[in-house]
Amino acid sequence: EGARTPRVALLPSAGMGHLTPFLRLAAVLAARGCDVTLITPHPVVSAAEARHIAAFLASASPRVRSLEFRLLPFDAASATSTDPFFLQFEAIRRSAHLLGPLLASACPALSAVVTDVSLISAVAPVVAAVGLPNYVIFTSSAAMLALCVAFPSASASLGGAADTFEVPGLAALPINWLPQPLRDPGNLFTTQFVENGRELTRVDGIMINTWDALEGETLAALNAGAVAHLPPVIPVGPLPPVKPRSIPGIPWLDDQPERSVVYVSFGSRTALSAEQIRELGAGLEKSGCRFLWAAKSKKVDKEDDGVVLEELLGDDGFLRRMEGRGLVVKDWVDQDAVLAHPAVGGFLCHCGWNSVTEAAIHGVRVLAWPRHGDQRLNAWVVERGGLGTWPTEWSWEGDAELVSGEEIARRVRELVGSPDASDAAAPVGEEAVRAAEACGSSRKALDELIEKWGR
Ligand code: BUP
Repeated sequence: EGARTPRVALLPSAGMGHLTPFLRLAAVLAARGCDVTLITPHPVVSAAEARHIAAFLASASPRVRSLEFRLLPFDAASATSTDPFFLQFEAIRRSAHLLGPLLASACPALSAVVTDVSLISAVAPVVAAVGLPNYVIFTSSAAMLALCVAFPSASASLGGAADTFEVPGLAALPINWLPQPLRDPGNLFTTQFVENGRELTRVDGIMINTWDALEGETLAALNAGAVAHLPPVIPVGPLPPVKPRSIPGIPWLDDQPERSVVYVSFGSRTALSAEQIRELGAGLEKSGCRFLWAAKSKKVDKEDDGVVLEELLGDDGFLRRMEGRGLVVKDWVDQDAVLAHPAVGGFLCHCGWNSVTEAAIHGVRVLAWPRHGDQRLNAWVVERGGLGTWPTEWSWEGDAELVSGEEIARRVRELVGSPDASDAAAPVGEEAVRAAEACGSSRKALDELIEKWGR
């Protein structure tokens, strides 16, 4: 009695890794009776973002509407990063003041604003000025959240000789697990990370696409005051993938034996070097296993358009030799559908957080090969949570060492070479599904929040 329809504005930042949880949350909130305004920063960096926003809005519930947020021009030349996605975070942050009138003029009035963590220190003051409750989606693991909130006060210790970094709620992490730019205090990413980490102690709540059965210890530590003044950390995952987007299926998978195929992908914004791509190809060939490989050589998808697969893989007949046993694709695949396919038995994965949650939902075992950013911490969560294995010695972006084809072949055989191996992640999958079901831990947490917004 007396409950109002909660009206929530969602503000994502840049890149598919950040957009994805926002679209999923928008769909879940609409299904739970909320009115949702999806604020879409314009222009976007990748073609994938533009396509997914358009397709999502075209098929979304009438409860979801969009509001285009035109960004001011931003001169990237003076910025201390060249990563196009970090530059876009900055462009959005610098336009944040324009959001004030948009949020204030919403009619009927909004109940809350949910902002991507990468924008929060710039957006929170604007939301506060309008007098609205301020929530964050943290777009990675709870482990990464623990690092993010600990970093501002502890980063000074990075300059010293220690090779570990103390994170309350997680214990000591090897320094080389931290996102690479954090070693450089002058990097744009580091500046944003520190400011956002501080702001997290001032927001009303932090929503995160994880769940108790996967990261219960870390969540409990964060919610028990491991970091002073942290607001409630609210696990709402795994957020279910939004379907269907008219992406063609992969009929080849239908002809493969159950759980025989390793799916290989490094996400939407990770490029491998030409040498490592060849070595990976050699490894997949030597493994003798079936594979589906989503290959890319550029950070931003638009730049991949002119790249020819044969050139990427070395023109030595690899594709011809693999015909029937392996499929290499350059275009966007419906990864969730791939992971749901009975032929897929393992995932050689960069450990972008969305990918980890999708592997978990489908109980697909992961062979972790983190490349940059939050991915090493996420890989640690994968191994600790029983979802897969992480050969910690495998190189990441910027390390000189190539991982050899021999080594890759051996690990891939371990991953999909036997039915027992691919069964190992099934319990993680069952728990993931349970968390999001009625009465599940994440569903309860989300319902409580929605109820609060409706008061
Ligand atoms: Br590539 C690709 N199809 O072909 P992550 C990605 N995806 O569905 P990332 C496809 O994009 P960050 C493709 O399922 C996941 O939902 C995938 O997000 C989907 O990694 C999303 O896994 C990618 O978080 O982002 O893109 O590296 O670095 O921000 O984590």
